Amino acid sequence: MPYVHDTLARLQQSSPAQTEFYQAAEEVLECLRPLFERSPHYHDHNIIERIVEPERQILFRVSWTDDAGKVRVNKGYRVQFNSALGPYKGGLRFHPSVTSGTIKFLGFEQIFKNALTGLAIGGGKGGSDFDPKGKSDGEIMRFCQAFMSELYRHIGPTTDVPAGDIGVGAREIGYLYGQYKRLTGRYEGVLTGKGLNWGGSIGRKEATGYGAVYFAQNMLEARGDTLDGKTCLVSGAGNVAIYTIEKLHELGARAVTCSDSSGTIHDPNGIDLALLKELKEVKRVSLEAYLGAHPEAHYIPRAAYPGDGHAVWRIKADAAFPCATQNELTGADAAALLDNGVACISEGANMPSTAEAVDRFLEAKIAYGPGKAANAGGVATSQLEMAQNSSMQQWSLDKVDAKLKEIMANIHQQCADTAKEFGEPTNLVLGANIAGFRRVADAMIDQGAV
Ligand code: NDP
Ligand code: 2IT
Repeated sequence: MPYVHDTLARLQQSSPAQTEFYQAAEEVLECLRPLFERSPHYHDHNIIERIVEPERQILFRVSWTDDAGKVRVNKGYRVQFNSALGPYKGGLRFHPSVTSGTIKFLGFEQIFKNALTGLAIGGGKGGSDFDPKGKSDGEIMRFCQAFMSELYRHIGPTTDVPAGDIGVGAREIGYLYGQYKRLTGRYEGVLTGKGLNWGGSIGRKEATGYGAVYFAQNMLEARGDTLDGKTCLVSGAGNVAIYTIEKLHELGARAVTCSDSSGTIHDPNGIDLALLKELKEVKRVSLEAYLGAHPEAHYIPRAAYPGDGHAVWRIKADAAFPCATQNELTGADAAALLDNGVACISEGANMPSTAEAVDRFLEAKIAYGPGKAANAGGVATSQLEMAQNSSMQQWSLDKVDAKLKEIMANIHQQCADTAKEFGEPTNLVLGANIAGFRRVADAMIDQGAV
């Protein structure tokens, strides 16, 4: 079936620089081969050509004023990729590395991730090349207000509901929400990840990290193992990494690393979570400051590791949780992890492993949970926030956490069952892509050629 090659060639011809999007699309399309052999009707409806094309892409100028009174300009994006299953849903990323290809890859992944949750949410993503690092609170607020001054006309609680991602947390969601309300006069569930006393859901902040750990638990349980006593590597030091570490510690595992763009901390006694929260959630400083309270820990600056890969994956452990960014784990890193005996990988980040790394994990048949399955707990809990907003309720932590656990277990079961159905029981990449695709494609067929 030449459709994978033909589709990628067509996409590359129209926008040759979107390499991250091709990486994500190639993985999904390759996994669909056995499904298309069994179910040729997906071809008859030309689902492939339709699903790789966003329904709508919005690109806009964001002009804002810095503290010195100078007007600054950034690019703003929102890709409304697929609404077959519900309103567009997905985060906003503010990071200088953001391009249209980054947002498109994230939006594409989001379609299948959201489908796997079983909830009524379509796929979308947005963001900006704005760099929040070193900006004052006032600058962040003015940027968020300028960003929302265009975005507000494209979103709504039943059309498109953005949330956080890299560089967008509770503070930014607050400023974005305030501006949306000022412009529309409506107090409604148009963003998720809101503050707990103004419409947010208890447990949303923790959900992605907790969910990635629940997913690891599910994978290990299926192999007769548990997380208890396991030494774990975590990358990143943001929202997802922090709550991954919290849940690992709660379940009797020990997270010994975390990292940011400046370097990696290795604390063999286990990461001091209260300190990490203080450094990253309150002070917003580099991880090197961890050494101030823990001189016995090791700090490996990013610059000291210039080769192929990242220091965090070279430390001996039992399990690994990539929670920073895309392509942060290379083929050489994967080889090092496998050599060191790591037998469980659960991805909190989106597409953190390169294609070569994924191949190595699949070949080794270890418990490998790809991001679109393992990190779906965040967006699933966002949908729980939407449900609470529309029914004017606030649920307890017990209720949200029980639902999160159930959703993660269902996602794991669907991926495992589908992998088995297609003859590769340990391949959760295949399972996730086919199960997610089938749900979206079937809805697209039911809804006709739109
Ligand atoms: P945060 O901004 O809270 O944290 C990101 C962390 O990763 C920071 O420690 C940051 O370091 C590091 N990082 C980011 N970009 C780079 C880079 N290019 N090189 C090195 N380090 C980098 O983001 P989140 O924790 O929310 O997101 C982390 C990952 O999880 C992303 O892939 C995101 O798409 C994914 N995700 C997030 C969800 C959520 O609910 N927030 C849901 C599902 C997936 P520094 O501070 O130095 O920049
Ligand atoms: O990648 C993701 O799933 C997110 N950043 C969360 C999206 C959401 O709408 O909560």
